Amino acid sequence: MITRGFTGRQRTPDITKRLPPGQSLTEDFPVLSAGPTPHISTEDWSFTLKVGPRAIAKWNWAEFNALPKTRQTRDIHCVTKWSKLDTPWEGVLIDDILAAASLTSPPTKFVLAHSFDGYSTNVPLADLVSGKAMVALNYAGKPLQPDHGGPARLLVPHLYFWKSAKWVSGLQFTRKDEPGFWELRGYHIYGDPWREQRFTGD
Ligand SMILES: Nc1nc2c(c(=O)[nH]1)N[C@H]1C(S)=C(S)[C@@H](COP(=O)(O)O)O[C@H]1N2
Ligand SMILES: [Mo]
Repeated sequence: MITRGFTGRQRTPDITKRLPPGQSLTEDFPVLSAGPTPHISTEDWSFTLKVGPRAIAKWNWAEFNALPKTRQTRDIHCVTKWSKLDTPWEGVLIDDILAAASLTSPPTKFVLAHSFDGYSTNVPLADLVSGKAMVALNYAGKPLQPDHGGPARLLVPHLYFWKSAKWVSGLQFTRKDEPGFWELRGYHIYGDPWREQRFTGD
């Protein structure tokens, strides 16, 4: 009889539970971008909060870094079927960004995240607040590398990773749920990995 030993028996069920359907574990950190990596210096960087076309708050790099910072270790799931467990991030929670803008009551229920490379992705406001999402500035204790979205990226770990906009330049409240870059090209409007919402109609 073949025995798998203690570690195999203990680790497998735990890891299996953390893998959404159709996903496989990866130990490295793949880079996936629709275009070339833009290199944005922190001097040129800014983050803008908009309601429709109207900017209601804007921070430069120093101002943004003065906002409260939070550390979160999260599992991430890419629609191309890799998942990575326990990824360590540090950044500013969306809750703290909205509070800094004195936004006590949200203007709409939908948000489009915008990036310096022209990328965008839509996320319902409810999926960005209550500690669920942040603008990440650090990964594994170091400034976020350009390939992974540095200086700053959105992190929405409970949705497929295309929702975590790299090189994020701001958030825009929209009246309706407006599809972003990949959502216009066949990806699911919401993207819940646990319900395998990969493509439109899933
Ligand atoms: N601005 C921007 N953000 C982006 C993308 C992109 O092309 N541009 N690609 C998305 C996709 S499809 C994925 S899977 C993840 C990949 O992040 P990573 O390269 O850090 O693994 O970033 C997402 N965020
Ligand atoms: Mo992706």
